[in-house]
Amino acid sequence: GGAFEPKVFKPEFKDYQAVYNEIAKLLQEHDEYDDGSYGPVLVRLAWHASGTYDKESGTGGSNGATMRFAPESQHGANAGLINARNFLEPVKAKFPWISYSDLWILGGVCSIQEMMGPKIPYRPGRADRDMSSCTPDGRLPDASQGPRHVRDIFYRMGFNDQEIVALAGAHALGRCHTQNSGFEGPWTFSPTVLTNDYYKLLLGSKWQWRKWDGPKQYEDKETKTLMMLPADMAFIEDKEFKKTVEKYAADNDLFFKDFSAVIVKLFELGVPYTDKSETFVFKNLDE
Ligand code: DDH
Repeated sequence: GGAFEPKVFKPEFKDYQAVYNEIAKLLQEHDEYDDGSYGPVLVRLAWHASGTYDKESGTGGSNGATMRFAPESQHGANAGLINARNFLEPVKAKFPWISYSDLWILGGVCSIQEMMGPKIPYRPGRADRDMSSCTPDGRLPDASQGPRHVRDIFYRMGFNDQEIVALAGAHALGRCHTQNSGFEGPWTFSPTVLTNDYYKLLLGSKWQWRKWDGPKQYEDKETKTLMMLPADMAFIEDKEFKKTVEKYAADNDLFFKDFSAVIVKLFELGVPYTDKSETFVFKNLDE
């Protein structure tokens, strides 16, 4: 090596933990959003960045952060995710060494942990790509469809039935917005805390079609404040899916364990790791 070898900054665990802490702090400060947290929309950003993956072609996935660009940013499924991307901009400005693609996934990991979910082991290694890597529209699930469509979409990413049901438990978080998807309302009574309530409510409540001008969705008969999408109902309409719903409704620890494993798989689809890639488990802000 010569005297002028450039010093490359090699971020370590403590550097990623500092990014985590910054996101967690901003989550606490910005409690003016929705039900009091940007957490759910940050989880959705991480999922939609990852869920474009196609295992046959190896295209899509969280590596690239191509949702920064049109046409992907304009895909109907991504409506409203600008709020999550904008939320993370000051974090990117403070830690310019992190790629957008690693940052968006870290935003999801941090949000799940800070919303009382399980630990989500995190491996950096994503690099941003340009707009030529944008995926075609139609790779994310259509909420108005049933079991066949849900399987087609998630099998394309490489998931099995049990994993699909485990992922769907994320709908314990957040809500639908008429200005984004046309649908309206939350799935659970505590949309900023991750629990197995999504499964409990699917099985335990009576669901009826909501009578309204919007797209076809279900409401719970008792309070009429909760909702299910047709694609959520798929998980109890289909016998195979329903078996797994019953397991998770009965056992929150099992749900947490399986959810953590499957969301790590989702977040890592198509990411070009090497055998040098390290896995980090972050401390929560209050730990
Ligand atoms: Fe979802 N989701 N999702 N979802 N999702 C919506 C909101 C949120 C479907 C449709 C919708 C997953 C799977 C599916 C979250 C996480 C995850 C909305 C409402 C629709 C529609 C958007 C809006 O109006 O703002 C469908 C269909 C499926 C499917 O499985 C077939 C998965 C796998 C995840 C995950 O994270 C692993 C979260 C969180 C939200 C709440 C966002 C918010 O702003 O609040």
